[in-house]
Amino acid sequence: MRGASSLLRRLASTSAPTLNGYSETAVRCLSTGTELKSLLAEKIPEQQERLKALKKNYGGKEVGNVTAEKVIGGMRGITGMLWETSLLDPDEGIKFRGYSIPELQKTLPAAKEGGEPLPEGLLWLLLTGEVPTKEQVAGVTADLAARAKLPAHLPAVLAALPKDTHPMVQFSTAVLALQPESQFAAAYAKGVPKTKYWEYAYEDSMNLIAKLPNVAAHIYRTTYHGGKLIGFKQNLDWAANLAHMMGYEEEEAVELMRLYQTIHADHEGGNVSAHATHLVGSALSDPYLSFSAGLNGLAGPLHGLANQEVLGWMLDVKKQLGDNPSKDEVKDFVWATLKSGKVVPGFGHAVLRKTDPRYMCQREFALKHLPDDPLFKLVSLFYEVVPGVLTETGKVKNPWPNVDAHSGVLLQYYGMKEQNFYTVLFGVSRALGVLSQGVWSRALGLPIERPKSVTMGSLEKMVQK
Ligand code: HAX
Repeated sequence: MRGASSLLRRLASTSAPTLNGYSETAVRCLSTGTELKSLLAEKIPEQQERLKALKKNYGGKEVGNVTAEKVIGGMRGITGMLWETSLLDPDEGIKFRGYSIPELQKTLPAAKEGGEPLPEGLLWLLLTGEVPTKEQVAGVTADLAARAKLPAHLPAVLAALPKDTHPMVQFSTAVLALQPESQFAAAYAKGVPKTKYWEYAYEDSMNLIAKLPNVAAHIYRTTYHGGKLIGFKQNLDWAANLAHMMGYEEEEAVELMRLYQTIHADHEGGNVSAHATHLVGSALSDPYLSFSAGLNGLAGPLHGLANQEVLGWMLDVKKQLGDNPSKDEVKDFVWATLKSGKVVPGFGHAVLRKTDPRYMCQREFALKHLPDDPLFKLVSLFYEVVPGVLTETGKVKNPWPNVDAHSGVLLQYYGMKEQNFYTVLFGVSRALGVLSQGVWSRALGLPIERPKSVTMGSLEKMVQK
């Protein structure tokens, strides 16, 4: 693996002032920043050249067709964006820099032998495309810990909101309240050259990612535990600190948090939270402004809020049908949900056409740690019944469960029963993917987004030509 340490060695081995051909930026990062930033500085020029060549040599090639149906149907399936950190295959599911979830579980460093990967390792992979060593992951943990402190005004901003404000609104507000610290916005105002944008996007992104566990735990403890805050621990990893500050110390709950924070991180660029972050960032709004926009999209019931909706819906099933409903009773309940005009939360997907691997790895976690939990049994029953019913409707393109069908069951088992909080946990994880891509978007100089919209009248004219 070519890492920053090798770059350091190569730089050290020369006394020539040419710096071995490395850019000034790379060298500055080595002296002032982290190993991760240095590795990025090393990688960015080759990717910039790659994009330049792609545009120059193939800029005129068509890569898809746009039908009227796609224009009307939420731009479904239109190829229209670069997203380097992950790619979604309809059948195989998400691949982070080429690694599937089972591959990540085998490849990324874990806190203990055979344990769940540390999300800091995924952050390294998303940013650089390289699998980090255990030491490099420890370096990221330390770097994030050094950036984790919240500004003094933040608790007051959150306290000013009405008591029953949804946790996602609190979360998005808190991210905006951190924006005065934006180094990107300050640097832009001073007129730094475009070539340096990524460095400030990186600093903002790392600061934001570092503070999110603190922010989330603050919201959780003030909303549900009478404001009794639990302090950050310097010796814990990023996800373990989140679990600890929320009040969960049990090793299995901590492992779940590491798994949860890893699998929700990225799902290529077209989903609402990723696309919203990307779109707003394309106007050179800083990472705080753009990530807050992404969170507002994640808070929608057809997207991230589905994890809250699933648990509520399951509890309704339990309340009405008891602990051990039959398949037929569940089937009737699913039909009743559909007939009342609602969607079945946790099922279906705009891109996936098989069971979501993020669902499967949570199912495996449940089979290992909570096989006899009544709600897990219920979620398993849904897995048997719901796809058949959705298929019978004749219109649902993917009847299989998605990531949100399972997460609430696991969280409630370890005591996190406050379902309105679940999407906040999703949002903390999502930062890893969308902010990593944001760094690359600035590094590659991706332009402001501006797709074309049409009126129904102009579309009619276009199709009748
Ligand atoms: N329950 C009921 N109806 C559903 C359905 C579900 N789970 N999934 C799809 N449909 C319906 C759609 O509403 C649509 O109906 P109309 O034609 O009447 O409008 C029809 O089936 C075709 O939809 P589709 O092409 O299969 O799916 P879309 O790409 O339009 O939508 C959704 C994808 C995820 C929004 C959809 O499957 C859904 O609403 N699922 C339930 C909510 C959910 O679980 N969301 C989380 C998705 C994963 C995610 O983003 N997590 O954060």
